[in-house]
Formats: sequence, structure tokens, C-alpha cells
Amino acid sequence: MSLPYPILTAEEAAALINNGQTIGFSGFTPAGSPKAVPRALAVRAKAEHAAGRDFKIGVLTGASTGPSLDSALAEAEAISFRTPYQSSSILRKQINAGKVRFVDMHLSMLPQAVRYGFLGKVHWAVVEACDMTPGGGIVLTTGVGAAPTYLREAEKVIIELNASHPASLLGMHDLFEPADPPVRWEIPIFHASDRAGSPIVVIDPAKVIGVVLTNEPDETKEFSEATPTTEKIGQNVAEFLSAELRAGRIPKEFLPLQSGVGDVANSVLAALGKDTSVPAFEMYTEVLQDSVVPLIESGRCSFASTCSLTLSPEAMKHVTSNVAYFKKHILLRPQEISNNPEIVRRLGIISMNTAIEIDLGGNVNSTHVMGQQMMNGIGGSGDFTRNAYMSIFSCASTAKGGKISTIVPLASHIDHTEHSVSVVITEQGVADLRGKDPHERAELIIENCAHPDFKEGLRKYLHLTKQGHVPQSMSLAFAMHRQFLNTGDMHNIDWENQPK
Ligand code: 0RQ
Repeated sequence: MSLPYPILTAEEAAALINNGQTIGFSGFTPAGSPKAVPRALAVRAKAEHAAGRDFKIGVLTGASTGPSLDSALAEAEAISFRTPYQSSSILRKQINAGKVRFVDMHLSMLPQAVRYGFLGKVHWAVVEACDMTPGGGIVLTTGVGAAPTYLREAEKVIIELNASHPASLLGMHDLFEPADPPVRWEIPIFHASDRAGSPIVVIDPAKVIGVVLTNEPDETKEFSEATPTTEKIGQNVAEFLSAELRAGRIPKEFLPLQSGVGDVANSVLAALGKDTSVPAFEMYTEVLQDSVVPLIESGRCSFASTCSLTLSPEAMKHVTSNVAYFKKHILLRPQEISNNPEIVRRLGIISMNTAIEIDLGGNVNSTHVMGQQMMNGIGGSGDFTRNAYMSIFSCASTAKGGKISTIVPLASHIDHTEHSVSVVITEQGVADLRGKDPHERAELIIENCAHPDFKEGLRKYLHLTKQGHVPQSMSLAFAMHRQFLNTGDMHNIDWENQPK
């Protein structure tokens, strides 16, 4: 292929980026995230710092990234501002230490926030591609994220042309960017498999300052093996959905599923795949993990619309070796579309996400440990939960070796309110909150979802707070959190003698 763009080394590309500039990176999770340029930027930042000069950049992405992006840049202390989501332990520490300004955003809203100018100027788009045309056509790779918006909005563009992703990915993408108000129309997607846009992004070729040639797979980490707890949660979710289907509360054709990331999400999908009382289902989601690949091949998952293929290297090789087959079953969309509330509501999506803690009212904390320490961010969980046909949150009933109850009187931070949460599921059981008042909700969550170690304490809390519409007490609401912060364990609370 002959391209009219300068071929640069990653170091030459990094040298063009100035202190204080903002970069929009492609990708969503490590899938499709640039690798060589951010790594070179980290080296550059270290050299600038060693020479006594400031060097920090604003980093906009789709969601989390691979280690070459967030972790490398954080390790070089090169990030001043970060949005919308991250999962790097080193960056997390800097955010929680107040060294990096982090804005936790709904992922579907990020591209429009960029277009509206809410996040300032985007100086550079650094985007991974598997193919390009001389006329400004770009074939994205395994994760789209907000790449189409960054490519259009940025003043200048650097492309990492990654030979590890085959050019035959062309056709797996459906790239659609809505117009902005007051001239926004509906997004013409009425089924998970509908195409609304273009398979490529086309930009002004004059904006492409250079192309960096790379050949490295996505830095996706292996998920750990399912545990008895995650397996039981998966089984509880599958049995619940199967019973809903039998009861006629889910149409017999079933409804598209959204599933979060992580081990619980993998176990839920594996259990649904095995449960043949649930018909073959579609997914309309943001992240596709390994568990979905065999479900597609066995026909259990008939179609998957997603923002990224977050697959282990082995699963990715399998997909790319059989790309013609998988292109019939998978579409990759920008996060503004994969997570779009309009479509989530229209398709009647069943959302399944994971919580850090859930309170007796059904409010969910997805982001902040003990109300203070950022874990990753709200990600797409809010985009789906608020608009789903039915929103499910699951988690193990305890954390940190059983010292923490994830079922608490009042969540220490609330990302999803009681108004948006339909069903809570732990390995202990299922609390179906639909149509229940606050007292009924609290009882169901304690009896069906809390760990036996903490049930008695939670019942005591409920008994002490039974006045009012919501069983709540300002002096007792955080007794469990206080106990953990004071003793490192939520057990053994003296409920009758808490500070007023
Ligand atoms: O920490 O690894 O240090 O022990 O939180 O918890 O149980 O491994 O679960 O990996 O599925 O993450 C909500 C964070 C769950 C994730 C959250 C500690 C626990 C462990 C991770 P350690 P698990 P997961 C799709 C949708 C928001 C975004 C979202 C998330 C660590 O699912 O980021 O939903 N969600 N996006 O020990 C203290 C508690 C705790 C706790 C768990 N109550 N107190 N620590 N932990 N509960 C994806 C995208 O948007 C891209």
C-alpha cells in the first residue's frame, strides 16, 4: 500500500506533542488502544522531567486502556487530566492522591461532550488502524471508543497502523455520529444487527501528520478462572431470567443483553449459554469478552453489537482467523451508539452490571470504595442501567476475605439510584425490587442477598429505623463503614450504642 503520509517512528511522533496538549486516543479497554506512541510519550515525559521541564498531557480515551497507555503515562507522571474511565492501579493511586484530575463520565456522553466543547480543545487524535486509504479513509481495529469523534475534532492526527490486526476487519465496524441539537434525529437502529453508518472513518488527509507502523496485539489480560461464588452468581442470574421468560415478563424471543466486564460478567454469560430454557439471544453491549465467542459459534448468541472485542490473544487469533464468519455475527460501534440511551430503551435491553456495594434501598455504588477511593469509574453501567428494560446488579455478598459486606444500610457513594435498579443478585440469591416499596426492598435485599454473617446486623438496622417512608437513620447509616474504617472489619457492631 502506498500512502501519502509521512512514516514516523513512535519517538518522532511523540516529539511533536507539546506539554499541556490534550490527546484523544482510540480504543475501548485495551482493545484498539494505541500502544507505541503513548509508550514513547512516557519516555519523552521522563526525559523532559529529568531536564527540569514540565511535561503533562490531558488524556481522553474511550474507556480503560492497556498498560502502554494509562500505566506507562502515569508511571512517567505525564497525565494532568483524565476522562472518562480507567482501570490502571498506578493511575488510580495518582487520582486518589489528587495528582491527576479525573472526571468520571457516562461513556455514551463523552463524544458529545467533546463536540460541545465541554472538555476544551482536542489537539491530537492518536488512533490505531488496521488499514488506511490515500483519501483519508481509516479502518479502525478491535475497539472503537470515541475514535470517530476524536478524528474529526482533533486539529492533528497520528495513526498507529498495526499489522497485528488484519485489514480484513474492514466491514466489522458500523460508525455513526449523531448530529448535535437542535438538529438531532433518531438513530436508525431498531435491532442489534442494524447498520446505521459507515464501515470506515473518512477525515481530511491533510490532518494526518504521520503514520507509525506497529505490529503488536492488544494488551488484554487473561480473566481469572470462575470461582464457586462467581459461578453461583451466574447461575442465579440465568435462573432468574429463565423464570422471567416462563412468567411472560420477558418476550418469548428474549431481549438483547448488555453485560459488564470482569469475572462475574463472564460467569453470567457462561451460565446463560448453558441454560437452554433461555432461547438464543442477542447482545447489545459495550464489551465483548472471551465467553461470547463460543456462544456465537454454538448459536447460543445469535448476534453481538459491541464497542470492543476485549478478547484474550488466543480468542482474538481465533476471531481474526475466521473473520468472514464473525463479521456476520459481530458489529463494532462507537460508544456513543453502543451505549446510547435511546437505543437501550428502544431495544428493551436487559442490563447486567457489577456493583461495589448495594444498599437496602437498592442504590448502587459502582465506583468509590468507602465513599472515597475511586476504583475505575461509572463506565457504561449508567448508560444501560437507567434505560434498560430490566437492570440487574450483581456482586459477591462480601469483599476483602469476608470482612466487608457489600450489602450495606446506605451506599457510601451512589452511581445508580433506587429508581433505576430493578434486581439485585448475589451468590446468596435474588432480590427482585420491581414494584416494591422501600421497606419491602430492604427486607428482600437482606433476606435474599446479604451474607449470613451480616444478616442479623442488617435486620437490627431495619428494626431500629422503621419510621418514615425510607428505613434510614443518619446516625446509623454508615455504622458498618465506620466499623471497617476503625477496625478493618465490618463485623461486631454495637447497633444500640452508635454515636448520634
Ligand atoms: O479489589 O482486586 O484489590 O481485591 O474491588 O472487585 O469483585 O474483582 O469485581 O472486577 O467485577 O469489579 C464494580 C469495580 C467490580 C467493576 C467493579 C474490590 C475487590 C477488588 C474489584 P482487589 P471484583 P470486578 C462495563 C460496565 C463500573 C463500570 C461498569 C466496575 C475490586 O465492575 O468498575 O460497570 N464497574 N462498566 O476486593 C471494598 C467493597 C468492594 C471492594 C469490591 N464493597 N469494598 N472493596 N471491592 N467490592 C465496562 C465498561 O464500562 C468499560
